[in-house]
Amino acid sequence: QDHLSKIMAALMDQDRAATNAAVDEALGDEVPPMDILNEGLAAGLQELGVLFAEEEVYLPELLLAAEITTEIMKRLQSEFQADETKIKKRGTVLLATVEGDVHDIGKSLVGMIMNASGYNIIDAGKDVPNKKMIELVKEIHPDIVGLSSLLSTTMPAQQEFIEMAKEAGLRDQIKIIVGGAPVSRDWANKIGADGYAEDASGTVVEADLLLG
Ligand code: B1M
Repeated sequence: QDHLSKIMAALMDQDRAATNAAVDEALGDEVPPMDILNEGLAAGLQELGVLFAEEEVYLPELLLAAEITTEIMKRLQSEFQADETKIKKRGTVLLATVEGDVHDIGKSLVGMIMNASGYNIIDAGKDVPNKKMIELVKEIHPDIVGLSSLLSTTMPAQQEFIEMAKEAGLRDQIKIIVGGAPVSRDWANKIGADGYAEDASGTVVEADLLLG
């Protein structure tokens, strides 16, 4: 069994100790931290999501696996620290998961990778009301606002934010990138977002394009 499938299996068993041990082993063998996150942990969560939809696993199990993932992401964070001496700051990104939605692992991963690529990240957290986001835009003047949504029921909040930004006269001061598992390029176009990305590294590419 290779390192990544070992991590994935341990996470799917919600075994905190075994998952951490498998991550340590992988790091010891110089498996890139990015692969540990994407192909180990995120892949395990994805699979659990499938089992959850099939009612093979239940919410508390999903929650525990998500907790373990979040802990390990914190552990790995230093591996993604931008080298300030080498990287020119590319811009400020205000990031959040929309109101009604507590899924924050993907959003945090996007933040980590963008930070490592030289973006200044202000993470407003999860379940953030659009009213709060508008206040933060006025206060922080970000170049980009990134909105994550993992539920089809919370995707409309992305559209609502764009409308509110227009009403507040802020729309042309920011670029808006939307993402999250149920979100698509079509949806982004439909609601008038500036950008869309499927994953964390895609978000860096998209942001670079938008800021020219
Ligand atoms: Co929830 N959940 N969940 N959940 N959960 C999903 C999303 C679901 C697909 C599972 C399923 O049924 N198969 C389903 C949504 C169905 C739908 O609407 N389409 C679902 C459901 C139904 C629910 C509840 C309603 C369950 C219930 O209560 N009955 C509930 C909702 C709570 C709420 O938000 N109000 C709920 C709760 C939870 C937990 C709290 C237990 C936990 C989240 C814990 C946490 O985040 N701290 C959880 C989890 C873990 C999942 C799954 C299994 C995994 C999500 C994840 O973290 N993936 C998920 C299954 C799935 O997505 N297939 C599921 C790993 C992460 C790295 O990937 O978040 O996709 P992801 O992020 C990616 C990309 O999407 C993208 O880049 C990231 C990195 O590659 N991306 C962006 C994300 N944001 C971006 C922003 C960008 C750009 C790219 O620009 C700004």
